[in-house]
Amino acid sequence: MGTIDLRSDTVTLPTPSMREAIYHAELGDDVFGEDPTTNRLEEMSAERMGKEAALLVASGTMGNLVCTLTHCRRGEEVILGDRSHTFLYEAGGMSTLGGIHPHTISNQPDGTMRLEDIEGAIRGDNVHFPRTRLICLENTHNRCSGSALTSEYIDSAAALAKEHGLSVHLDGARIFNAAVALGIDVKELTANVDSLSFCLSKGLSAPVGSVVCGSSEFIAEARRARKVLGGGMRQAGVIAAAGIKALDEMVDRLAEDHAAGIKALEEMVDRLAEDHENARRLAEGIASITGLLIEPARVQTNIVYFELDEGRMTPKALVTELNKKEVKLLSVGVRRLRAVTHYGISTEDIDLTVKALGEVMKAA
Ligand code: TLP
Repeated sequence: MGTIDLRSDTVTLPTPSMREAIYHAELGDDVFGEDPTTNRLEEMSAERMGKEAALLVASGTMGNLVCTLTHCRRGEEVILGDRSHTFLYEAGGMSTLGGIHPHTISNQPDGTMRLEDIEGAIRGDNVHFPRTRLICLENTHNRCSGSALTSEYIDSAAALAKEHGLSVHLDGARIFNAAVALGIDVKELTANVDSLSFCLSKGLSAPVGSVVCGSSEFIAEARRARKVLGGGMRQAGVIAAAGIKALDEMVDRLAEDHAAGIKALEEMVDRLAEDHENARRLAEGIASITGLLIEPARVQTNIVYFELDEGRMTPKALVTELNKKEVKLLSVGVRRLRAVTHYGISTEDIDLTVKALGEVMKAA
């Protein structure tokens, strides 16, 4: 048995067709706008997300930062969730590099922020206050059990933003997981946001890259922000080629899901649904183990959080014991752990993981 690596869906390796596409990619200098493969990926991404234009960036973190720097000037403020990835895990980029002030409000367990909390956080016109400029949403919501925000929720948050003259950015690192979980076209989730970034390198299995989407004017400015961050890449087509494969498979699959009937069902979206099934199976397995706490009903997509009962071993010790059994999980808090299902993880791997967890807990 090889190692079962459930630390993240970022560990996915490119599919054989992606490796092939990288090998044959048509290349040019993308800073001159001359890389045909990158241009194609950007066009496809914009089309898929229902936006005018798109921009390839190195990572999800860079995508969110490029968007924040494009929306806000120094001294302005962003309203975002206290459990959002941007607030917790992006090294404070908006304040470090942009002089932008993060204003956090509570994330509810389903990943939303209450609309009244958002409204209450919007600043009035007063010299004491920073100016509110942007609201950031995250879908699926990583720290909130990988939950999917509905289009109704996103639309109401966007309407509130509009009422107050604010913009909305969506961290859509796993936006396709949300669309699959909700059974809708991804465009329904992006229609009313001003910008979004999505990742090619998570459940979609491409090796590198994220894409930022928005209006043509926004993307022209975002291109400048990307350059400032050193993210202007040259023969970026080697990255884009794998991204196109990820999206191609996705587009065909979605087209079929929506009865456009272009081609047979292909790998990626099905694959995501499979990840969601495996995550639920894992959650149920964990629920049956004494000493581990989880609400399986919270697991909607491919992210499984669970906790160790008080007085039990530490998450780090559990991770160490599991490593000896060739299972890798992530310790993410005093009692909390995370497992993420992805390409390359089979149902059998899930059953072996549950078995290993059961054995370690029994011996604890
Ligand atoms: N998340 C990673 C870690 O940083 C925690 C993971 O393993 O889940 N937005 C969201 C919602 C994310 O989950 C991540 C990555 C990012 C942005 C950043 O993407 P990258 O890693 O490409 O910078």
